[in-house]
Amino acid sequence: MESTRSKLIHVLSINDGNFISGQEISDLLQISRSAIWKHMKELEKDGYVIEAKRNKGYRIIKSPSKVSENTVQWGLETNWLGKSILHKETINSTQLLAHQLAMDNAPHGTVVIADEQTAGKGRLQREWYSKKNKGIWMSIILRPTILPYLAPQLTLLTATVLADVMKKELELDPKIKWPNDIILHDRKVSGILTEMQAEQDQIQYIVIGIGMNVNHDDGEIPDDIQSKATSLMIESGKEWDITKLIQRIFVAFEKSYAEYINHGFSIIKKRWESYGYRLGEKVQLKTFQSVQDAILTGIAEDGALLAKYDDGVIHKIYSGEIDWFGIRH
Ligand code: BT5
Repeated sequence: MESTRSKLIHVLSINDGNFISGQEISDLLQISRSAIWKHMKELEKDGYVIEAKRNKGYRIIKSPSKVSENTVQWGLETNWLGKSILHKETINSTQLLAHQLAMDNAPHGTVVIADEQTAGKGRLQREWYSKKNKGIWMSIILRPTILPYLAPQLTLLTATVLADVMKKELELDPKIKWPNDIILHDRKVSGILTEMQAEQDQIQYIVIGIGMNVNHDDGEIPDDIQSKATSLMIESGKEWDITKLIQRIFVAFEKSYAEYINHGFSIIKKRWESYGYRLGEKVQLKTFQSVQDAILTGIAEDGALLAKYDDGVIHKIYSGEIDWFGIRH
């Protein structure tokens, strides 16, 4: 259920800087005047500047730029995504906490966000660097009613959402490198880690981890990934408001998810292919079975990568990766 705090934030944000009386808030939220006061004090701790006037009520004069449950929910126009948020300054990995919450019945759309991860995870036990206050490090809990074998489609959906936000709202030119990397100018800016708890024919929950480098400058990218990683700031020359970016991602995700649930994967597939990195080109493809040259021809209806090997046959690839060194100039 939506918390009183998030309802209060909603009421204040739609009044956008205008006074709203204590009585009105009390009627809308069914809470006492003293409870309102306490909530206002909590918002002030988060960095909100609130004006309280005896005959007029309350208004917000300044919202903080730091990420918190409250700031992300401030003016957030979603129906279910991010209605419940857990924000931590420091955490080992948002994935781990998200799994715990999901096992404790956290609802669909719950999100864990951190300013910093000390043990951020990539796929296959790889490490994900998550520098404090420099990027988006978050995990979304979903409870989709799809068959478990279709879960990879959600990774591809998430990738198209991130690419859409970068293209349509930030005016960048992203590509998606199968299965889960968002690329700007041949360098990785964002990665996705999808983990699932399921029985044979039913998903209990999925945790989608999103890592995005936002405000790193050149010197802040760790040495060992210097040549293959970048940030939105490095690419655009601009600093970005991380809270607003998270909100944009939530809104775009919710829209795309509804399309997917109502109409299936084909719209997402087309969109994904429009961003596909090196589609139609020869790359080196590593799978558990082999390392071979292949031409990437697109993705299949179930989300698998379609790769044409030298034997001319198109193979469906479910797990593997495109070798960076096979494709970099
Ligand atoms: C991924 O793995 O790209 C998935 C990354 C998911 C991170 C999010 S952050 C929130 C949530 N909580 C977590 O603990 N994880 C998720 P993979 O495709 O395996 O790529 C990992 C590789 O990317 C590493 O081996 C490095 O080479 C490179 N890498 C590590 N940190 C990076 C960064 N910040 N930016 C770009 N590349 C990075």
